[in-house]
Amino acid sequence: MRITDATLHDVELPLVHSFETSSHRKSSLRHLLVELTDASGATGWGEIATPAGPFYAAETTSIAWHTAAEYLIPAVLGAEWEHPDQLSELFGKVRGHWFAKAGVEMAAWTLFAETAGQSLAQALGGTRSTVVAGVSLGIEPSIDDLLAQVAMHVESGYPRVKLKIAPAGPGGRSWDLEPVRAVRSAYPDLDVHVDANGAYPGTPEAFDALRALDPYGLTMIEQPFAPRNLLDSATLHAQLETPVCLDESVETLDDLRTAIELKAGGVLNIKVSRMGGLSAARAAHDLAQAAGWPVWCGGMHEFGIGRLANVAISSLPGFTLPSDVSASEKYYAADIIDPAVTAEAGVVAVPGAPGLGAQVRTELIAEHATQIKQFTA
Ligand code: OSB
Ligand code: MG
Repeated sequence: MRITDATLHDVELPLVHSFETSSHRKSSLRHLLVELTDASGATGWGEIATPAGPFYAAETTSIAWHTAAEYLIPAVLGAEWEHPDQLSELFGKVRGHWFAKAGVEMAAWTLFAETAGQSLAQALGGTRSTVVAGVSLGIEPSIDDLLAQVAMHVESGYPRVKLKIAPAGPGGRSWDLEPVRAVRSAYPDLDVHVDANGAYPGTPEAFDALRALDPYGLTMIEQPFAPRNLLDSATLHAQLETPVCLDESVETLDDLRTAIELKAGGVLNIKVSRMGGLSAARAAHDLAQAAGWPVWCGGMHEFGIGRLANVAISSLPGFTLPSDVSASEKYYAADIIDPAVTAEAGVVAVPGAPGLGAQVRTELIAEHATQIKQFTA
């Protein structure tokens, strides 16, 4: 295959409900959409879902625009390739920048699947026709607000709820034991887990705060410590009944090999974006499965394109825990794909149509685009 044309779209969509994590709060999201066209005129779409600011990872939307426009798109334009697994080779010596790479690679995958007459899930080797979705709930102004969010999502059928937690900060109270206790007492049997986004330092006080969550039957504690702090993660994982799940710590397969060797956790959140694309996400799935680590697919509040890629990867057999692939409507009043992703009693259907599995709403993208750049081989 040969990519002859590419377009980069910088698109901002308002969020239905603003979202707060241990690092910051946001009410709209700006993602970059990558459109690749091959010599036959077929088109594939991908999404660069990096948050706007450098708080989850070092990338920002502006940096991803620069990386994609100056390095990644020029590297694929005009190049010959047979399979999207080769894109990472085309990216050559570009280090890091996983979100930007993931968006360009995803466009190559959707183009590849479409051209092969396969759904993205089929092309990836997916084995399920539906995937179970969980929801990720941000830090709310009060426990009552949080309980209202949990109630709304449990009533719409989501079987798993993840709560963002944060340690006490300068002048601020912690948001960990109190929300966990409240949700557990209102929902004794609900599948609940927590995600700290790396906010706990490796201090005795932080260990105490995390250990205090152990009696609440949480499915996992996601990313308690800073991304590179695998040693404290291994210590905590050994001390608690509740397994540690890694998110930010695992950007590459080498990171995953190290984490497995150190027993720095027992569960892996696989994000297509964080790992630089679907090929790496699939390889991480294979490695985790061989090591006996259950995996699930994490999200970055993707628009429909990235969301469908998450649904497709979640159809692989090792994704045995609910994934963050909730319906588009949880985030966006109007999504950029038609049909939008929907969940029925917490279950999302894996599209069977060739390629991405939905139409891309180019008129809506144009309406919300703040920058567009075209490239030709
Ligand atoms: O750590 O999983 C995370 C969103 C932004 C940054 C980090 C994370 C998240 C989520 C979103 O939890 C989950 C979703 O897309 O539903
Ligand atoms: Mg996370």
